[in-house]
Amino acid sequence: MRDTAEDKVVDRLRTLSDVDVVLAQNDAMAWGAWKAARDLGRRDISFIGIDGLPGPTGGIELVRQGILAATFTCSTGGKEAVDYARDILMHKEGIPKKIYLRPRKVTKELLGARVEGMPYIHEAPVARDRRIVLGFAQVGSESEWRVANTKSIKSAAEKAGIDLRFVDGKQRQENQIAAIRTFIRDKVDVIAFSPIVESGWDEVLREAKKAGIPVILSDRAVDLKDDSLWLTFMGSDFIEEGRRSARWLVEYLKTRAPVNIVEIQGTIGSAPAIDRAVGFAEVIKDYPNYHIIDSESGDFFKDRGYDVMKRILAREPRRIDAVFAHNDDMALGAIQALEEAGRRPGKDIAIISVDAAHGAFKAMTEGKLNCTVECNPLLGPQLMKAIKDYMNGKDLPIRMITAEGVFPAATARRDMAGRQY
Ligand code: GZL
Repeated sequence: MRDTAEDKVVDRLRTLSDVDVVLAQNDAMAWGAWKAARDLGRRDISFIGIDGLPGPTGGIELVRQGILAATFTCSTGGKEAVDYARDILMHKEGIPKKIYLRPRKVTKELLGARVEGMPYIHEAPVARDRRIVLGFAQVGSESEWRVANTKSIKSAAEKAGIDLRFVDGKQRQENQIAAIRTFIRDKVDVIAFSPIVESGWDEVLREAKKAGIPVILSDRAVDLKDDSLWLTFMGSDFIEEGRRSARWLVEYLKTRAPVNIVEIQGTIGSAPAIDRAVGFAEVIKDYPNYHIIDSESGDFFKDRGYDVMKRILAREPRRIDAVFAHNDDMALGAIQALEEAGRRPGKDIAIISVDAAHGAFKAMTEGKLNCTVECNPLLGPQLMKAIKDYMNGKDLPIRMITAEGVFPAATARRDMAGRQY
């Protein structure tokens, strides 16, 4: 509340002399703080708010008057809620489970022009006298998940009447970058890709932005400070997948005895590998008897998961109680290595992995895998809907999260019926 903030800041400023900036968690409180400082003759402080609402007392006006140095829009979501409600009632495909609306920085200089910080805002729908052309640069074909993802993209493009230029990056970033450059040269309408790793995309994405071609991140994210270089991200919350994996393991083992865990990580530097490790570690840090005793990347390939497990079995003298694999394919490779070593995966050693691909369900029905955390590869419909919404002048959310579940072995036979991958 503005007045509450004003009263509190008056008290604080009497004792605090070296304040440079006040950040308030909404514009009303920032305004209250500004009033307090003004009444105390403190003109050396900058004020930053959040909400960025229009109207005579909204944050945008406060920036325009110089009361706030900046504010950040926090969209109310009303328009999006009605739009998605209508899409759901019309049984449209590709409705995300969760969306994050794009926050925008509002400063005096930004108010004057449509510049950097406010990309992809439409004045009017893009006129269309031909089919939309989409360039898609895929990671490769390293796993069941990836094969299902590619199939979903291709079938959804065909169903949506979108011309798809599909390039398989064959597990190499340079191939994806080259493909994006070709899409730019050929002036496609939209570029989408699944970045094999988080870094190394700045230059080519600046080239796409300079060419005025929007870029959608599908499945994996990039680590870029400048979020004006991509239109939206759609995919999973990998950190949550890591948390779910750890929560399931703790719930399944129900023990206070030491639990020695081997982690088989995905592609080094990739968003899913980084974030799944973060999420898993975040949960087990609250259980001091759980320890990751060894960790190595299997690059999301089954055969490399096998190799990693073989190496760890050879070098690790301690008992292994659980294996956390960042995808099902590597878990299946590890299961094979454990069986060859005379161990009983799924019985003596708990095996938990991510994706919920068909192979995992088969292994669970055979009693070799204990749980798989879903990572939904069927992003095609969501991608095509986002492209059509964008082309029809809609302002897309900055992030769209897909719906996902957790599938334990106990219900695998029932759950696998009717799954698409
Ligand atoms: C996750 C995806 C990962 C899968 C792996 O969204 O990028 O890549 O978990 C795949 O199976 O190889």
